[in-house]
Amino acid sequence: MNKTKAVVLAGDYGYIRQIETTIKSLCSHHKNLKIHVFNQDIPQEWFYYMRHNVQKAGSELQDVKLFNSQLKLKWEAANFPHINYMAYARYFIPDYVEADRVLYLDCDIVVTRNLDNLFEMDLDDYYVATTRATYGTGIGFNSGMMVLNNKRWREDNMSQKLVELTDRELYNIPEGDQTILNMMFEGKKLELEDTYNFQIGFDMGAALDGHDWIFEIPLSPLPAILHYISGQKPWNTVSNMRLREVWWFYYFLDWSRIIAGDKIDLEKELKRRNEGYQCQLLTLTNSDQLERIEELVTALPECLFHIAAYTLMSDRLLELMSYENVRLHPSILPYPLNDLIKESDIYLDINYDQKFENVVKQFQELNKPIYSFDNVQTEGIQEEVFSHENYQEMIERIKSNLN
Ligand SMILES: [Mn+2]
Repeated sequence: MNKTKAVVLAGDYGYIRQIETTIKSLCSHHKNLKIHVFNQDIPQEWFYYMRHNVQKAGSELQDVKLFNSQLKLKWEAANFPHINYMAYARYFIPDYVEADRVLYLDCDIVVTRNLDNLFEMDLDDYYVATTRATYGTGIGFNSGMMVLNNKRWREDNMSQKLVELTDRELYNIPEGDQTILNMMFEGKKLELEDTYNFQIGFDMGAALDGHDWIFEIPLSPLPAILHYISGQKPWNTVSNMRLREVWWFYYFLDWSRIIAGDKIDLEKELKRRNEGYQCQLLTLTNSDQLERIEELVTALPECLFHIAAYTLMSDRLLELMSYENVRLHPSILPYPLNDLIKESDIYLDINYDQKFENVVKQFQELNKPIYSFDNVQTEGIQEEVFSHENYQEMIERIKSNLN
C-alpha cells in the first residue's frame, strides 16, 4: 500500500519537543505519511529542517497555520489548566485536510508500531474510531487518538457543529474538547482496542481509584500507541507513571537511524540503561535523610541505587539525580514498588524516621540481604548492621555480593 496516509498533530511552539518526538515515533514505523502540524507560531525554519528529515524517512510534513479558524482563546480559560486551546484545533481538520481518512494524535503520544491497519479498516458510516477513556473507567472515549471519517465530517459540516456545541456548553464541559466530541459522536463511533490509545498517564489515577487490574495488563509487547495523559508527563523532572523511558527513547532517537529504516528492538534498547550494573539496591523512605548515601553511591558505581518514597522528594534527595547510578521514585505507586522489590538484590535500611517493615520483611522472605547502620536500624528486623562511622565496611560487604 503506497497510498498517502494523512496524520494531524496540533500544538504550539512551546510544545515543540513533544511534537518532534511524536513525529519521530511515527516515522520510525511508517512511510507515505502526510503529517500536518496544526499550529499558530512554529517558525518556518523549523519546518524547513524538520521536513528534510521527514522526507528522507519517506513521508511528508505540512505546516498548517490555523489563523483563520474559529479557534477561540476563551475556550481555554474555561477548562483544565493542562488543556491548551490548541486541543480544539482538531475540530477544523476537514477545513485543512483533504484526505477522506485522517489519524489525529495528541502530542503527548508516541507510536511504537505500524498503524497501517487503522488506515485500511472499514469505518462504515461512523464518524470516528476511538478507544475508551482510561480503560473504560472514564466517560466515553478519549479524544487524544481519533481515526476520523473526514469525508463524513466534511459532508455533515461537523466543524461548525462542534464550534456551536462548544460555545453553548463551554462552562459545562469538564474535559474540554473531549466532552464535546463525546456528546457529538454518542452512538456514532467505532470502538478500537485499548492498545491504540493506551493511557499510561492514568497510572496515578488508577492507583488512587483502586483499579489494580490496570497494572496487570501486560506491557510486552508494548501497546501500539502510548498516551501520557494527565499532568504526570514523562518529560517532567520526575513523575510516577510507567514507561517514561519510551518517550525519552524516541526523543533522542537519531534521525539517521529512522532514515536508514533500522529495525529497532525497542524493548531491548529500553533495558540498556539498567544494563551493566552488577547489583540493584532499594531504599524506601519518607525522610530526605539517608545515612552515608553519597559515600555509598560514589564508592559503588557498579551498583544501581533505587530510592523510593510514597511522598514527593525534597531538594536534598532530588540532588542525588546527578549521580547516574541513582534512580529516584517519588510518589511511588504500589505496583511499580512491587516490581522494584522483585528486581532489587539488596535492601538498604539507611533512612531516618519512619520504616516500612512490610517491605523490608519481603526482602527477608526472599532471602535477600538487608544492610543497615547502627544509628538507623529497624527493631525487630533481622539485618546486618554496620557502624555508620566505619561505613567502608558496608561498602566492602556490598562488593562481596558482586560476582
Ligand atoms: Mn493527551
